[in-house]
Amino acid sequence: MALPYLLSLFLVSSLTLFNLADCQLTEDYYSKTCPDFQKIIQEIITVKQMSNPTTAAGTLRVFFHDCMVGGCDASLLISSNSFNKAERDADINESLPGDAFEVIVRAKTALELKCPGIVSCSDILAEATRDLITMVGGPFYKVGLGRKDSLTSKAVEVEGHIARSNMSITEIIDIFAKKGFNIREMVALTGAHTIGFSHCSEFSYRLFNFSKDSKTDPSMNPLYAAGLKTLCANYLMDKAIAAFNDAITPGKFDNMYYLNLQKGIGLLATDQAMASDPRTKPFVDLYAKNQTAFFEDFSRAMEKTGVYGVKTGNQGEVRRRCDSTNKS
Ligand code: HEM
Ligand SMILES: *[C@@H]1O[C@H](CO)[C@@H](O)[C@H](O)[C@H]1NC(C)=O
Ligand SMILES: *[C@@H]1O[C@H](CO)[C@@H](O)[C@H](O)[C@H]1NC(C)=O
Ligand SMILES: *[C@@H]1O[C@H](CO)[C@@H](O)[C@H](O)[C@H]1NC(C)=O
Ligand SMILES: CC(=O)N[C@H]1CO[C@H](CO)[C@@H](O)[C@@H]1O
Repeated sequence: MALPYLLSLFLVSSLTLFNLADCQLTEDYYSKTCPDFQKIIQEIITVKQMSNPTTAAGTLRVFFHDCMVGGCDASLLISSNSFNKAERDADINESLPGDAFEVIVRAKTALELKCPGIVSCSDILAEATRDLITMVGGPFYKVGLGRKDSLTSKAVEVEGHIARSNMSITEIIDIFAKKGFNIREMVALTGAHTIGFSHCSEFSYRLFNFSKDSKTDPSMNPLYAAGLKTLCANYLMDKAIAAFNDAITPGKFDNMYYLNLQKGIGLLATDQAMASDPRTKPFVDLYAKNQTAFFEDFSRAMEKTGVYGVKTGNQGEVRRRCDSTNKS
């Protein structure tokens, strides 16, 4: 009994390579029905990223949050109405950036003009995310296409699927494990925090009111903490934000995130904890040393994210507008 069970566990956990065909997604899904798909998305995101450099980070976060709640089905793009509080208005989304929603809507509008009713919002989000990551210096990875968009979107379904900055590493490992991601994949994916921003409210307790022995979180680099204290001095009033990756390479997708963690320059408590917890530290150290290893692992984990819970065939629809289902 025990041996075959162990063996099958081993096989499952070593299956890190994903076959896009397994979930009926293909890279050339639109090659006949909308041959300019790639080109149109590329044009829209380039213009948007140049005018709003925070678009890449925002879109990556929106993609990840969408996929982790009920699969990559653009349920997060739906707006609430008087009958329904949608996923994007769950309180955890607080700060999902408007730029990310806007770039997808722009791409959808352009695609509807060229090939009406063909391209799903979830495919646009997946493709735009990859292109934006590549554009800001990150790796290029494969994006399978053919997702259908969800028929519903519910704020109440968000809780428990998205990690919080005040969770313990054990809780976070558990959230990722429930989605089929191992610790290595989790550490690689969280390297997404190499770009983008966080509101001071997410980490202010680490600066001002950490514990009765120490006002400031002792795992935080003191110079870094001093800078953040100035930045966040009035955060309740001005809703200040801080770059994840300090001033060195804030907009560039690279492995600086992990190098910073090793120096106590981690913005969220969860970021910093990854550099000390014995389960995650080996991967932080690996990625800090070797950007190629980070890019390879991040790419595989993003491919895996992109096929999580996708809907095909009659499980969903191609929305006409990304912010509402076709029925409403
Ligand atoms: C380890 C678990 C994680 C936690 C606790 C976490 C938490 C957070 C928090 C609190 C913010 C700041 C939100 C704000 O104040 O505006 C944030 C931003 C961000 N997160 Fe995560 N995150 C995690 C993992 C991930 C993963 C796996 C990805 C993507 C693959 C990701 C992508 C991003 C991006 C790109 C931003 C910046 C967004 C922007 O600048 O608009 N995060 N995250
Ligand atoms: C974490 O933060 C959330 C939102 O601010 C809060 O509702 C929750 O109680 C906090 N959890 C812990 C363990 O502090
Ligand atoms: C600081 O933390 C203590 C204990 O957690 C709490 O009672 C107090 O209200 C906090 N003060 C501020 C300014 O947040
Ligand atoms: C970095 O990682 C890549 C990919 O895993 C590997 O091929 C390469 O040998 C590593 N480089 C070093 C210097 O360890
Ligand atoms: C971008 C976005 O839709 N943000 C919403 C997140 O949820 C809050 C609280 O419900 C809304 O006020 C935001 O508009």
